[in-house]
Amino acid sequence: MTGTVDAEPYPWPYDGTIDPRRTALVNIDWQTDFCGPGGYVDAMGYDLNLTRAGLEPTARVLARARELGWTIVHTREGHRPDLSDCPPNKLWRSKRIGAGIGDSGPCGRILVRGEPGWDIVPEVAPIEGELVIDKPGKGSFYATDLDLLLRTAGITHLVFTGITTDVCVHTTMRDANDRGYECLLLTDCTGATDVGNYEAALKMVTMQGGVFGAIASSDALLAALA
Ligand code: C5J
Repeated sequence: MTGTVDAEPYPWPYDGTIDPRRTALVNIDWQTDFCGPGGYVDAMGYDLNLTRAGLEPTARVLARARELGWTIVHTREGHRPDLSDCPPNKLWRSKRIGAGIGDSGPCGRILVRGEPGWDIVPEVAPIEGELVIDKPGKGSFYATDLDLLLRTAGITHLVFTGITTDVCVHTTMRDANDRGYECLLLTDCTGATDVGNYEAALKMVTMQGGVFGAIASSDALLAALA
């Protein structure tokens, strides 16, 4: 057991206890497609520095969580090679912005499972025994067994890192919160394709007394785990 985290808008967690047996680190979509040259975000023309910024602090948190024996989850957004799990509107919109899902690029077929661009980047890659969730959507619970795996492992508290803050991280955190998980988002371990969206997404979490949970820096979490 460790101390509480200096978080906003309340010291996290609400019940005062970070129990390694009940806490999971959830790393969302640290894939080349979202933070590497030649991937999906790059093809759309967004600034990769924004989505890569959280890699180094995330690697530090991941190392500490591993030492403490937390459950570690990694997610990957992607589709089957025949795109049979890609809704037509998602496919259409991706083509419209010039980064068509399934199209060939420098990192293989965009957002297709098994392709180089779909892989998690080496800095925060999963190791043996960690949970890897493949998801076709933005949220990590939709069309996956994540909730079953977490509940079976007795997990009640989730700490989030990943990209992008306003899309897959937010969708997952909101859903997790509705399911009763006590959630913390690490502010320097996440990034968006737009600074304003990043800032707004963080602020949204803190409204209404912590409408989706709380936010804190990685340093604040690591201090609580010292
Ligand atoms: C997006 C994600 N932004 N991982 N996916 O399309 O946030």
